[in-house]
Amino acid sequence: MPAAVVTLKNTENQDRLIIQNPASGLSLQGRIRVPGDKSISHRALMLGAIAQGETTIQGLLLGEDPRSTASCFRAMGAEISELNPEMVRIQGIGLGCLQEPTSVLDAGNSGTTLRLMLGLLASHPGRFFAVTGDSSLRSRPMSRVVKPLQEMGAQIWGRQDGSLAPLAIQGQQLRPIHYHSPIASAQVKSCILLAGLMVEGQTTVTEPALSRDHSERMLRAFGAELSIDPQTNSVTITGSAKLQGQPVIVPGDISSAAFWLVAGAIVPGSELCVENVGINPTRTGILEALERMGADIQMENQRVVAGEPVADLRVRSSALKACEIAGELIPQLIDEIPILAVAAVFAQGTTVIRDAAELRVKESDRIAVMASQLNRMGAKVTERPDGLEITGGTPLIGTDVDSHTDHRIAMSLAIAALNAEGTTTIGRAEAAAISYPDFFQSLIGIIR
Ligand code: SPQ
Repeated sequence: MPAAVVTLKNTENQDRLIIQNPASGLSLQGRIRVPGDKSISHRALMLGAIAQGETTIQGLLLGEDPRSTASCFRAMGAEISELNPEMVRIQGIGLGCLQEPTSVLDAGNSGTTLRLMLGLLASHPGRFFAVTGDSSLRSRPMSRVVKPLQEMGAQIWGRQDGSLAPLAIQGQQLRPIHYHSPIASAQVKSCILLAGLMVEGQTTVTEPALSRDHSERMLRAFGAELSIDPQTNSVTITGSAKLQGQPVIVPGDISSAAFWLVAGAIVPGSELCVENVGINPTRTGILEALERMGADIQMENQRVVAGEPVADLRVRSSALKACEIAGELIPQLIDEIPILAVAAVFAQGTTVIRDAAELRVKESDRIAVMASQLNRMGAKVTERPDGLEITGGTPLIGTDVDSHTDHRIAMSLAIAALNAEGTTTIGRAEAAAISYPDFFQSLIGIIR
């Protein structure tokens, strides 16, 4: 079968990805190793920086987001070796010892860097910090972490009553609280737990549904005292703990694997094996959703690596059917909804995604952008305030689309283009480097 032609063109520092489909179709074959988990990479860098002694990290994601985290913590005194996936070494500076940086800390495009770091900065008495990010991050809501930190006694200033970066933080001795978060958010939960590390007494976070639990797992591994009540989705941290540097092995990112799982499912005649994927149960909603849609995915070689469950995932193309995705499943697949929308375009029937209003405040408004870009290609997608309605079965036609500088949108549109007739051009495709720098090379490698 003739392969598609995939070309990357760079003009004025923006990449355009051009996918030209052969009239007789293509298939995807091969094995892919996805890069390290982004959430775990951030946490390993941060805990390594504030622990005592040496932390080693194998499998760190070399995307732009973890690079932002590393540069912020270097600016506050942590010795972090050159970043590479084989081995990163961190000489931690100890809890409460972050130095006052001489310049503004820049979190780039990364919500995780900014929100988690705020918990640590707010709890460093007597030190002053200023934080910012790129234009996308400066428009994302920070009040979700600023408000509970202020309840703990934090002093934080910023535009719109401290809800938008740039933010200024005067570190304080904080007090413990029990925070009932109105949203299921790992960033909110982690920010408060990190602040709680430096507080006398017990700090508790309760969330309405369980969000990813990488912070809880890693804090425990580094020696923090943590208790978890699964009945109420509550986590309690006891302050003034000592953290000890650890060896961390980062599994492959299931959010990156999701692109290949959907690609393998929707492109006829395909078979892909995605190796070394983290299958932490708080992240596997994508597998449940694809199973409901009739995808043929098998888990092979299941094992536990440094406290996180890992497997190889084999996908073969199959006919997909629509399904409903809502409720407690949403936090378990929140970052995979753009690529799930692509799967729904090729499924029989109408897929309804509800309870996902959070998507409107990610790197872009992922509800509006996915609806507009897929509709440009001829799909039938309707926006809902809290999700999407997608009627599958209409063939896609290649055209010009745009990532809106959102990494997950860039990669989702590239997968949609594999099943579109003719030529699709994806503007600002370089956004993929936030979480998956080699995405396009991997794509080229599996097209047959
Ligand atoms: O870090 P950032 O920019 O917020 O990245 C995203 C992503 O798509 O990569 C969200 F846009 O992932 C978040 C995720 O949505 C990463 C994350 C974490 O590591 O704790 C948690 C989720 O966000 P939230 O707001 O639900 O806590």
